[in-house]
Amino acid sequence: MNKTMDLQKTASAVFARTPVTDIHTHLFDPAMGPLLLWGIDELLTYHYLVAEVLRARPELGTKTFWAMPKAKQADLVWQELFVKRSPVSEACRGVLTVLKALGLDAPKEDLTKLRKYFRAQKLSSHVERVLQLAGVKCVYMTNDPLNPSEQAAWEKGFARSGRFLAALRLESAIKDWPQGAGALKALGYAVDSSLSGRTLREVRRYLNDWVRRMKARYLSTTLPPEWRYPDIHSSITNLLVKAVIPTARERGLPVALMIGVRKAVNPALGDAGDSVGLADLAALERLALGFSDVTFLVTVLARENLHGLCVAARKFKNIVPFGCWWFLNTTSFIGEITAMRLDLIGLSFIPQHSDSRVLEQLIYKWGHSRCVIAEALAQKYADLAHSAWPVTEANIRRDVAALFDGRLINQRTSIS
Ligand code: FIX
Ligand code: ZN
Repeated sequence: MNKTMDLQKTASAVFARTPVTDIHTHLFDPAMGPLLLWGIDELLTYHYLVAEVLRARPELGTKTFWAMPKAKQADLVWQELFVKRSPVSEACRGVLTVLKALGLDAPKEDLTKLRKYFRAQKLSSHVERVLQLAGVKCVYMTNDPLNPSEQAAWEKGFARSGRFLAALRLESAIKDWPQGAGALKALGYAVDSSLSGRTLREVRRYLNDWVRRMKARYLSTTLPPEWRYPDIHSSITNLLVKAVIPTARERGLPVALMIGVRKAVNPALGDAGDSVGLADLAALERLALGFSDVTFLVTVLARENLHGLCVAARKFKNIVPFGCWWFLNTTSFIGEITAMRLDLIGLSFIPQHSDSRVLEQLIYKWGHSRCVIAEALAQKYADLAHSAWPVTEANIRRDVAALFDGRLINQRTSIS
C-alpha cells in the first residue's frame, strides 16, 4: 500500500473515531416535541428532494404537490427519484446511506415497512443511536424565539439535552426592519419602526434576554449577496453594527454570518425556493477590521466566494470560515473546499456543518463528508511525508480534534 493510501486509512480511522461538534443544524432538542423532524416521510420530503421531484415531474403543479398529504409527497419522491430513476443526487444517495446505517433494506416499491420501523422507534433511544451512528457529539440548533411554535416550547419550558446547544437566529428580528418590530413588541420590547436609540436598546435587551434564556453560544444571520458594510441606508447593517455585534462583544460570543443567499427566487417552492448570489467579501473584511475583537464564523453560498473567504481569513484572524453550505455540501465540492482551506489557512477553520433538518440526515451528511475530508487531509499528510516530515497517528488525532471539536467557536480574539 502506498504512503498516501496508508495515511488515508489512518486519517479515516481517526476521523471515524472522533465525535464531531456540528455547529449549524435545523434540528431541535427532542424535548421540544414536534419541532424535531425525523423518520422516512420527513427524510423524503426534505426540501432538497422536493426541488428534485418537481424537476422529475415538470407537468405537476407545485400547488398540487403541496396539497398532497406528506406521506403521499414521500411516496411520489420515492417512486420518481428512487424507483423510476437511479438516486444519484447527493440528497437521494443520502437517504440510502441512512437506511443502510440503520440496517434497513431500501424497498423496491412502497414505504409501508419503513414507516412501520420508524413508528416503532422510541425517540430518545433513536436520537442517541443516530448521534452515535453519525459520530456526532453535539449539534447546534437554529433557534428563533419569534417563531411562534418555537416560542411556545420555550414558554412551556423543557429539560435541556446537553447534546442540543442553542444558537440565536436573527433574521425574523433584524431583516427588512421594521418587519420584525411587531413580533418584538408582542414579546414586550418597546421598539418602534425607526431605528431610534430606544429601539436599538430594546433590540439589545431582546438579544440579551434570549441569549441568557437559551444559553445561546452564538448569534447568527444570513446576509444577501448585495449586503454591504458600511451602509448607512441598510437596516440590517445598522442593527448588526449597533445591536448585534455590541451584544456579542459584551457577552464574548461569536457572530455567525452566512452570506450569499437570495431568498425565495421561486416562492412556490417554499424552503426549496432560495438561490445563490455572488457576495462582495470586501464588506466582510471591513466589518472584521472594524470589530477586530469579535469572532465572525463565516460561510458562503457561492462557490466563487470560497477562495475570497480563505484570503479574507488570512487577513483577519477573527474570521473563521466554516462548513460547505447548502449547494456546496456535495461530495464533489467538499474535497475541493477542504483542500483549498488546508492550503491557505492550515487547520484554522471548521471544515463542515451538516445543516440537517431531519434527525437521521446527520448520518449521511457526516458520513459523506468524513470520506471526502479524510481524503483531503490524507493528501496533505502524504505531502508532508514526502517532505520528510514525520506524520504520526497521534498528530492526526490532535489535528482532527482541533478541526471538529468546536473550539474555534469559543476562540478569543485580541483587539489588534
Ligand atoms: O439559512 C439557513 O440556515 C440555510 O441553511 C437554510 O435556510 C437552508 O434551507 C438549508 O437548510 C440548507 O441546507
Ligand atoms: Zn441552515
